[in-house]
Amino acid sequence: MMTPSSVHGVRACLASAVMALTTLTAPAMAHEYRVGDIEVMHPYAPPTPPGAPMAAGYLEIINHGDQDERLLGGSVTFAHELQVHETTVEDDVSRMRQITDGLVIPAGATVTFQPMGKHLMFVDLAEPLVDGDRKNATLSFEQAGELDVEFAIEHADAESMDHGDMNHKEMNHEDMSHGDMSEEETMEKDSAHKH
Ligand SMILES: [Cu+2]
Repeated sequence: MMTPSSVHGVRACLASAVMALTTLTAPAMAHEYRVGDIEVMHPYAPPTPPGAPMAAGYLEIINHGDQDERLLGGSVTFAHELQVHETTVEDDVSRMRQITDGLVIPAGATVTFQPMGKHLMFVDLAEPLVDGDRKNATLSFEQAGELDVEFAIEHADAESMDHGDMNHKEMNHEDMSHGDMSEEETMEKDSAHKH
């Protein structure tokens, strides 16, 4: 998708906000799912090159309830494992860590998964993710239960905008071996690594 047509672009790049707003009338590619008090907005994953061992997935989770919820994980058919990850940047070093005890979605809150932040990690890909495809996934919540969603395979809106760091996100994790990701481990990557 080469045109910014969803709200992700507004968040992704302030400079592009005006442009994104002017295109909101374009047919929206956004899709959403709901189970109980949990709403999942626009799950998507950027395409991967052939042979990539893993891929990142992004979405937005809204907790409409008055109790905290937890995203425990989930599963997909196109990869061995679905993990919940968080990237933090300290002193120009980006560290990725697996959240193994469930990610809290606070009551009434929206948690956004995005490049350089929280993301889902599809580990041990069985096949490349191809632009334009849809891929099934099941997300597992502590209270609301299981939710089947489809990940749209598409570039992050930020990537389709001209603000200088295209491709970085696309190269997510290509250089990582999933064997490095044990439960307690943090990974240090150079500042150019973005996912
Ligand atoms: Cu990751």
